[in-house]
Amino acid sequence: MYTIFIVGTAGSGKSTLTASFSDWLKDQEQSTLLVNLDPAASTLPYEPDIDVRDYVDYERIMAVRRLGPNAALVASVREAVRHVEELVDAINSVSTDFTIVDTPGQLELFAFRKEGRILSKHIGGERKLMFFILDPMFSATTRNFVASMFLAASIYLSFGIPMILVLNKIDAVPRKYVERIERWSESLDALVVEVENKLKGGLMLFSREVAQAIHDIVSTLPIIPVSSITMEGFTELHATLTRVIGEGELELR
Ligand SMILES: Nc1nc2c(ncn2[C@@H]2O[C@H](COP(=O)(O)OP(=O)(O)O)[C@@H](O)[C@H]2O)c(=O)[nH]1
Ligand SMILES: [Mg+2]
Repeated sequence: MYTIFIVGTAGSGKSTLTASFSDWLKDQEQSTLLVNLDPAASTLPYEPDIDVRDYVDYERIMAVRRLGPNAALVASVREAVRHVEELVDAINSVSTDFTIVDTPGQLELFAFRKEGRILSKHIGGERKLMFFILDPMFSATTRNFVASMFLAASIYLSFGIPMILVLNKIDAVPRKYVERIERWSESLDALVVEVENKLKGGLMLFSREVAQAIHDIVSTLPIIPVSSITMEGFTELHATLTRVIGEGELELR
């Protein structure tokens, strides 16, 4: 059994990928268990098998504790951790080929709080990995690409579990954006040339430092272009995830 945590910035397509990758896996005769960890999800493009909203009432927390939407989200994720054993029991009671865990809309709630690490530690067994979703619309400029890779590296270091960079929404951008991002992620030289050409002054120097510092990490992470709408790239995504887990690659612990 594989467990995949889907992580990315708000709107990057986590929930859509959860739904469509599960549909794709089912077409390959693989069974899936879908876990929603977003307490504030109002609608989801899939029917979760395990749902944090059954354990945590975001609206009620907001009303009763008189919290704003963000504080209520933080409180809800904290509350979810109190139910981690029940969540894990519910997940483990089902035998499946793939467990796909959709994480809260706002990346930082899961990625930069201890609750995210507690949940990712307890959910799933040996074969777990993370898909970090990139939006090619954002990542196709030099400085945003460097910033995205910095974010990916920091999440990878924070969780220490194998990570695949999933470049989503490729149906919605020109092909040259995708090729550019692939080129930069494969070659530090290409990225440094780009940084030197496109940026100036302190921003150029700082971006170059960052690019050089994180390149050794990022270049080990596979980057797979996909579309969660057309399912393009899912064959490669599946092959990459089984290879990464099979070879025990990219494990930091
Ligand atoms: N064109 C296109 N749109 C996508 C794709 N994946 C997600 N979206 C759209 O992006 C928006 C945000 O997606 P959602 O899954 O809710 O993002 P989340 O906040 O990360 O869970 C929705 O309008 C999706 O339809 C994709 O591969 N291609
Ligand atoms: Mg979502």
